Amino acid sequence: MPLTEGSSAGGVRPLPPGQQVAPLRRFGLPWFASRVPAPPVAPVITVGGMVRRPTQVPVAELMALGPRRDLVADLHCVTTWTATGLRWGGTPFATVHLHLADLVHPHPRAHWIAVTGLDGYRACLRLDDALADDVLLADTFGGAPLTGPVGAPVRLVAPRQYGYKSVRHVCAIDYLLDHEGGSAGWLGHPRARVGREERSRFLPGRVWRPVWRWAQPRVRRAFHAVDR
Ligand SMILES: Nc1nc2c(c(=O)[nH]1)N[C@H]1C(S)=C(S)[C@@H](COP(=O)(O)O)O[C@H]1N2
Ligand SMILES: [Mo]
Repeated sequence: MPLTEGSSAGGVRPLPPGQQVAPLRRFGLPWFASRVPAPPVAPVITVGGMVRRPTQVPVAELMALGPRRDLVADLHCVTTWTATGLRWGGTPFATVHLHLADLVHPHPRAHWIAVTGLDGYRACLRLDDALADDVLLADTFGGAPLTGPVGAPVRLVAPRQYGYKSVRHVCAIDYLLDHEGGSAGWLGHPRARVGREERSRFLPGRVWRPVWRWAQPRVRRAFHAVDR
């Protein structure tokens, strides 16, 4: 299996402006902290939205599409922490999309996808961002099957987007004509490109930086209270 680097070439990826290194710990919107989904025995992904034939696809079918891909990437959260050198394995999202498009026939102008997790968390990505070659539907982390806290049964990994687009416990994918806010609502940026510091909407990323940095320990406490 080829092992490729995620967001930038070479061994070392420079930290984007405003980010500080931290270990990967369960994190997210505080009101999802207490929602810890039980991993399903036979997981499926429900595919719908603006499609001709909505359906359900077993996760195992998507993971068997091949070729699988391993990649090492960093995860950048808007609240200014970055977990570095994460090794993910799974099916490239572009492969998943081609397979799903065959099954469901999305509307030709469905240029957005909403991805939902078993905890109800939802994030919307522009389809062409999700089709970048480093976006995976991942079922392994560090060479072993994804554990619950890391996002079992499968997780979206979109290294060029801020972490809130990398939905854990994926259970639904909807094709959409327009962006929708998802769980982050108006705080979320439609594209959330780390390279452009699109942390949130309306204001430049460097203006959001101190706001989100202030929020980080408060959010950490909410998750720590559940996970400790
Ligand atoms: N299902 C689900 N996925 C989620 C979240 C969540 O609360 N639920 N939080 C998001 C946010 S804001 C971030 S920064 C990353 C954090 O990844 P981690 O929990 O593995 O640290 O997960 C993202 N994916
Ligand atoms: Mo985040």
